[in-house]
Amino acid sequence: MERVYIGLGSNLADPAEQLRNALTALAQLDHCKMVGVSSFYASDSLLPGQPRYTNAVAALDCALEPLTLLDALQAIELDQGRERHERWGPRTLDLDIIVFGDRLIDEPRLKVPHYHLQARPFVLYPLAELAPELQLADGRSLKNLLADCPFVGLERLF
Ligand code: PH2
Ligand code: MG
Ligand code: MG
Repeated sequence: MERVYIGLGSNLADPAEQLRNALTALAQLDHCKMVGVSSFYASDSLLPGQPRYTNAVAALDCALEPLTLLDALQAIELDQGRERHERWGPRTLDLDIIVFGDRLIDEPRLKVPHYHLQARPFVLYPLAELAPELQLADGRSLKNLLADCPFVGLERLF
């Protein structure tokens, strides 16, 4: 089993409900055990003109290979009505693998740790609730990333 952190995001069709449904689906994944869920946070979209996002992070202990887990996450996204149009468009559900054990993954379909992590308070702060001492596989510590990423524009919901 490897400890995996998954970022959840939604900015369409009742985002908090989308996240709750996604957490139910994650908890039912075969060969995985959900071991933690952060608070939910609201923030403006990185792209102007889109609805606000709700984000959270979940921790799983996972015996799947990363690309198999990615397939399962994309199936959950599709199940919850995700349509892929433009990159970074609004979405009912986005499930991103943020960290996968201590692996560095650089494949066309999957980069881990998640790119631009350091600039995304809506990923770093919920992740810190679950793993304040986390060291990333590329040597960076979550504490250092947080120090350079102020809690600006984030609203902790519940
Ligand atoms: N995801 C994006 C683009 N912008 N903004 C917020 N606040 N939260 C997100 O999850 C997010 C975003 C594309 O993945
Ligand atoms: Mg994303
Ligand atoms: Mg994604």
